[in-house]
Amino acid sequence: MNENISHIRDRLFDEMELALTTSCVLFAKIQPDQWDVRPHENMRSLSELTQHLAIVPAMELAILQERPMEETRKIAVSAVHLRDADSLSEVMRSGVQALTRYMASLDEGDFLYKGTAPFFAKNHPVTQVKWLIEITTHLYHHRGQLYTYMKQFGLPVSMRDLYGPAADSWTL
Ligand code: NI
Repeated sequence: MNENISHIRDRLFDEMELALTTSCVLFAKIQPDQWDVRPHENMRSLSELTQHLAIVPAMELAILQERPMEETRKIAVSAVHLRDADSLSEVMRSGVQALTRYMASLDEGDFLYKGTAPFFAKNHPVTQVKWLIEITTHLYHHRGQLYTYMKQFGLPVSMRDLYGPAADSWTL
């Protein structure tokens, strides 16, 4: 693989890794009696939101690898009992590792141009690099939601929790 392409790929991995590590920091701040709270009756509870966020990497990997709907659904359901930070973090970490391993195994042509289609949109293939970008934005979408939930429920979160170790050296 051209080293400029692998450089960009690795920066995308960094961004997904930051979504993982900062989400785990947020999970660890949730109090045991807060898993069932929800900001509004038609919104996910805190446990439903964190379960979804944690399972997204593994679930999306199955979708982009064109696994059938039943298999993808089984992966999603496997997270619904999780109600503690360690288990959520472990599931999310292993999903990110599997996704990273898969993306790193592709040669340049497949990474940039090979299209795979989800079971729910079989006529709309998406390239592997676009999957990687989309999955990362999906993670950040739900991390942002989680941050807002936690603020609303009075948990001690701040913007610094979202930037990772880089924020420790800031002089702001
Ligand atoms: Ni989602």
